[in-house]
Amino acid sequence: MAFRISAEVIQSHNAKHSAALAEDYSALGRTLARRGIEIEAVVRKVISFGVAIPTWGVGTGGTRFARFPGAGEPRSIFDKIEDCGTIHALTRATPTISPHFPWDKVADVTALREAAGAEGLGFDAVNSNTFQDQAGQKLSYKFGSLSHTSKGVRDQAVAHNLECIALGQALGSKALTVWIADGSNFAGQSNLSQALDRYLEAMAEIYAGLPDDWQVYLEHKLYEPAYYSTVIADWGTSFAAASELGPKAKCLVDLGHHAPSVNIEQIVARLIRFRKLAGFHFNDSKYGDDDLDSGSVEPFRLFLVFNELAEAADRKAVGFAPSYMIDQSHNVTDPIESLMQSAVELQRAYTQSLLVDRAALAAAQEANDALGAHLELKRAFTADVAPILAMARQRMGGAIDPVQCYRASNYRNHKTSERPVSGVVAAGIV
Ligand code: RM4
Ligand code: MN
Ligand code: MN
Repeated sequence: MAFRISAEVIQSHNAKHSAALAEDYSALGRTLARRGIEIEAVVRKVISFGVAIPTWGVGTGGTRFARFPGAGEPRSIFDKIEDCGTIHALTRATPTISPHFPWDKVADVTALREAAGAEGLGFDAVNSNTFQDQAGQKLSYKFGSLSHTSKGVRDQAVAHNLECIALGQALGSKALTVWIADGSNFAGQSNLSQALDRYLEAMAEIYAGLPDDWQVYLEHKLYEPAYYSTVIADWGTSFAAASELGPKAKCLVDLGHHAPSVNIEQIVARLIRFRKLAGFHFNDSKYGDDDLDSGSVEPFRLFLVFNELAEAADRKAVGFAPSYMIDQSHNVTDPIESLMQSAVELQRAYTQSLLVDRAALAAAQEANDALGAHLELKRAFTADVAPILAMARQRMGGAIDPVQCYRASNYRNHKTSERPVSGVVAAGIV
């Protein structure tokens, strides 16, 4: 019998913290009431907030220099689903998973769907992988996939994406995320115009294979593994490609995929305006695509992104329904702890964004009161909303302090004996 963190264990953890939480919660409720905010309404919104866990995130990641695997790592997609179930049981904020193919491919897709269902998990967007060669693969992606100079390679990459759609349909997913590693490492290596033409042609074939109620998310990335140019380098290229493809194509914003200092919240506002915001791959970064834990370096920037989302939701922006996914590499932490904390940080930014007084902000903006407008945002950002998050978790049966409850349960030690190292380790991003 596989070890699980039972509801009783979570309840007895909560019993130790619930009196203090009740006190903090009512104090915060009074503070917010003075600002005209009903705390219960905020809790209800937090309860309905969910972010997808990437299946590749529960394995220890690494860099191109090394990977330092932890004990009790998931060995298969089924182990990964178990870990994702644990994250959701404790945080109640991660009701879906985002699988990556062929990493997560199994012969029996129904078994996958059932395993997730047993953990109370559904499927968010499916991700294709044409950035690696797989064992037994006929043609290589060394020089690209959807934009490759060879039609044979492009066809193979298109066929893989169509297969991902079929797998996703069997899982109950409604979107395909396409990130390609295509690009060049030398000036002159690639014809920049033709590479994009070939990509668009290949993407049109994938687009044609989308079921009616599906969408395709185009993910841009400015560098790595190509270091001179990438085919879908920025949101501008992504937006132009999505516009040419049609209404089912939208732009996915991975927070780490921009040059340092780029104003991501403004990109988000633009994409919302043009009804092209697909959603997010959340993470944080300092220098580049660092894939650091969400909210760990620049929580204010994360808040500013959520502020744009809250503003759009508030005015019921047409076509606004972004998907929220995490995409991080956990190299030095227990991935489960990192993912739980990241989900909490995302909830925190979301909650803070709900506290912005939209009317006061708009009035300050109209009056060109620069500092007054800024202070409206700062008031919301500096509010300690932890009691709201903990209350939402407790009401949903999650843990008041997910990391503490997880550590006390010894989950990782149990998994270490249940998952003996077999030589096969389903790694995170490497
Ligand atoms: C890429 C990109 C994709 C993810 C891979 C593993 O940098 O962020 O979303 O699928 O990493
Ligand atoms: Mn990503
Ligand atoms: Mn990335």
